[in-house]
Amino acid sequence: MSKIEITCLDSQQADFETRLDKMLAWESVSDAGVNQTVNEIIGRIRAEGDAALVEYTNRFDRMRVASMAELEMGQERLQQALEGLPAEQRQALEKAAQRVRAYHEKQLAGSWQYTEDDGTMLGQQVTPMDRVGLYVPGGKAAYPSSVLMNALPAHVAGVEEIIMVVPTPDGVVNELVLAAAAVAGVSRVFTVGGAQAVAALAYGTETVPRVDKIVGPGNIFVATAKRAVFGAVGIDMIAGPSEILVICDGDTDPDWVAMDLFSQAEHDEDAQSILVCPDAEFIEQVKASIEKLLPTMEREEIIRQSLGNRAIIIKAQDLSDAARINNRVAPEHLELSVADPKALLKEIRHAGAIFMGRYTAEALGDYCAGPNHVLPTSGTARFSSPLGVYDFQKRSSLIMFSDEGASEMGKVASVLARGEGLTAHARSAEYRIKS
Ligand code: HSO
Ligand code: ZN
Repeated sequence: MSKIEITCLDSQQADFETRLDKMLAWESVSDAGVNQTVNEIIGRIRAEGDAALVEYTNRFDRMRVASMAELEMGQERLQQALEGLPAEQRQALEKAAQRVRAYHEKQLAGSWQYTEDDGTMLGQQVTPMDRVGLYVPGGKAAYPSSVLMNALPAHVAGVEEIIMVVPTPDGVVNELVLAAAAVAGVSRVFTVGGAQAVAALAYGTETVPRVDKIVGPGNIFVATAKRAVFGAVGIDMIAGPSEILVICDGDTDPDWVAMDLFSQAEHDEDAQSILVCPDAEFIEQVKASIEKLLPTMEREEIIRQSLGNRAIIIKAQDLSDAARINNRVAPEHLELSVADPKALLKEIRHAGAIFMGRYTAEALGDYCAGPNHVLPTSGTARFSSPLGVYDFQKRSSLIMFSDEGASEMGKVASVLARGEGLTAHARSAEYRIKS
C-alpha cells in the first residue's frame, strides 16, 4: 500500500489559520431531490398512517408484511435478545448502562421556588416530556452503545414512554441493539426506519404513538425528515461527522496516539482526526506509528480515506498555543495527552467532551466512562452541549401573588400596559389593586 498523505501544518506559518479553516470546513449536503422525496413521504404518512408506513417499509427495506402488528417487537422479544447474548457481552452492556445512568442522575435538575416578603411566591417547575422517540439506524452505523446513550438520559429524566424505531432491511435484526433497548428501558420497538419512521413518530399513526421529541442519528433521509418535522416535535442536534483533537506533549506512547486518531477515523471517511503537538520529533514518531499500525486495522480502507481526506497534524509552539488552536476548532472530542491535564484544562474553552491524561482514551468515553457520547460536532461545541437529562426535561414558570403583592405589582403592570395601549391588560391588573 502507498504511503498515506496527511496534511501537516505549523502554527507559525503565515497562512496557518486560512489553511486550518479550509480543512475544518464540512458542508452538510442538502439535496433538493432528497427534500422532495422526504416531503412526499411525510405527507403520505400523515394522510394514510399505518397503511403508508407498511407500504414504505416493504418497499425500502424489502419486507413482506401485511400490517403494523408484524413490525412491532414486544418486551419479551427485547428480553429474549438480552438473554441470548454471550455472558461477557451482557455483563459489559449492563456495566456500561449502570455507569451511564449514575453519571446522568447527577444532571437531574430540581424545581425551585422562593417567597417574597409580601407572601408572593415565584419558582420554576421541572417536568419530563411524556413520550420520546429514538431513531436507531439499521446499517453499518447501528451502535448499541448509542441506544444506551440516547435512551438512558430520557429514562433518568422520568420520560414514561420511550419509543424506538429501527429498520431491519431484509428482515435482518441486530440482537445487540435490541438487548441494549432492554437494558436502557425502551418501552416499545417498531422495526421501521427512514423518513417514514420519523414522520410516524412526529405525527402518530393508528399504531405508532405520536412523540414529543425525536433523538438519534440517521442517514440523510432521516436527518432531512427530522428537520422537516421540527416544530411539530422537538429534535436533537443533527450530527456531522465525528471528530477528535489530541493535544500531546510528546511523552505519550506514539502508538497510543496513532490508535486514538484511528478510533475516530474508523467511524467513516468524513471523520476528522487532528493531532496538535509542540514536539517535532514526536510528530515523526506518530507518523511512523500510523504507517506501522494501519495495515493491521480491520477498517484500514476507511481509516486511510478519512486520514487522507481530513486528518491534520499541527506543530504548535507550546501547549498554550495548542489550547488556542483547540478553541478555534471546538472539537467534538478533545484528548489532553499531557503530564498535567488539569493545568491545561484552564485554557480550554470549547470541546464537547474533554478526555484528561494519557490513560483516558476517547474509546472509554464512547462506551462506558459514564458521560454521553452524543456530542456537538462541526464546531458547534462553541454554543452547545452533550446530550443529557436536560434535553428531556422542560421548565414551567410558577407565579403566585399574595393579595398585597398583586396590589403592588398591579400598579406597575397598569402603567406599562397603558404605555403599550393594551387597556384590557391594564384593567385586569387594576382590578387587583387595593383601594
Ligand atoms: N465516537 C462516536 C460514538 C461511538 N463510538 C459509538 C463507538 N460507538 C461519536 O461520538
Ligand atoms: Zn467512537
